[in-house]
Amino acid sequence: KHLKEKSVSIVLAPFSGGQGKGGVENGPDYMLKHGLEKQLQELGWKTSIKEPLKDTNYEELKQTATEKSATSKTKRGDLVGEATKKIYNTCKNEIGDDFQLTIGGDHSIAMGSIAGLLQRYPDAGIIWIDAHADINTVTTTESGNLHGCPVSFLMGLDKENYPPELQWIPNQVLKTDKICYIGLRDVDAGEKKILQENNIKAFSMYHVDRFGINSVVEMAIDHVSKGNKDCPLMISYDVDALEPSYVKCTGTMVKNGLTLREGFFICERIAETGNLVALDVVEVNPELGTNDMDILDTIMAGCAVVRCTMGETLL
Ligand code: B3U
Ligand code: MN
Ligand code: MN
Repeated sequence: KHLKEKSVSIVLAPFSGGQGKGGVENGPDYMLKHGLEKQLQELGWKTSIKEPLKDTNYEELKQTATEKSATSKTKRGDLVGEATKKIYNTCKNEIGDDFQLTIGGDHSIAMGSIAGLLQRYPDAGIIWIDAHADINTVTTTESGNLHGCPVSFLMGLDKENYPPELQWIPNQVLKTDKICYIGLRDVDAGEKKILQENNIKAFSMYHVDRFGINSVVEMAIDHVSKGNKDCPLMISYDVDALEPSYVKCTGTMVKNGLTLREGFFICERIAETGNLVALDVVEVNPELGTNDMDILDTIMAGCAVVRCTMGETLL
């Protein structure tokens, strides 16, 4: 409906600075080596690859940045700010009418992909699939990891305390009523307060059990679409939403997650609306695997999320 032709820009975001562990920067490489681009072509997509982070080695900078920025409450704000701004500029200026597929990297990269998408589709609805709410502010975060904060930064919460390098985020680019979560089960006390005070729609695993995944997805689409049946939609998909037995290679596993089928169904159902314009797949960390099987499982799950979102399972 929104895309002129079946063409996708694959934005690579090999970045790990939003959290402490190494390895998540290799997510894009592994998914491409697994054949992601060809899989999309087989589904009829014209593909092109964008690499906004190409000329900087953020892994090298991360080593030296750790001590330097230890005084501020959030870690490596300088790196996260610089990397996400590059991703933002690519998503804002270089995607045109393509589908925007961003491959992380840790979830901090969604500050760039979502802010960029919202420049092209200002009233797009965001469906955030995650075990975590990622809505900590500089004030509430306990870990200091910015991958636990992208949603609050996109909403402009606590903006006076942003690290200077993240001030580029357009003011309140994401409205509190244009996002809906599915899969939550590890939400910090400070985050719960933010969700309640701002009336942010969230379906935890309790709601998935209570209503079933079909009703939950329907309610999520309705909530973010605000009565517009043509409302552009984006999925920001953290693979830790899925049950850890299927996805072991991710930085912060939380038990009792979505089954693979539930996780795929979310993508399939949203794809069926014909309104999808963008997807992030984040937190695939091949280095956390202890054997090849675990790594392959996680990569395959990540690639399957992409394919389900891009039409594979619709007849
Ligand atoms: N809420 C915690 C934990 C966390 C958030 N996102 C992930 N973990 N992946 C935090 O660090 O803010
Ligand atoms: Mn998560
Ligand atoms: Mn996340």
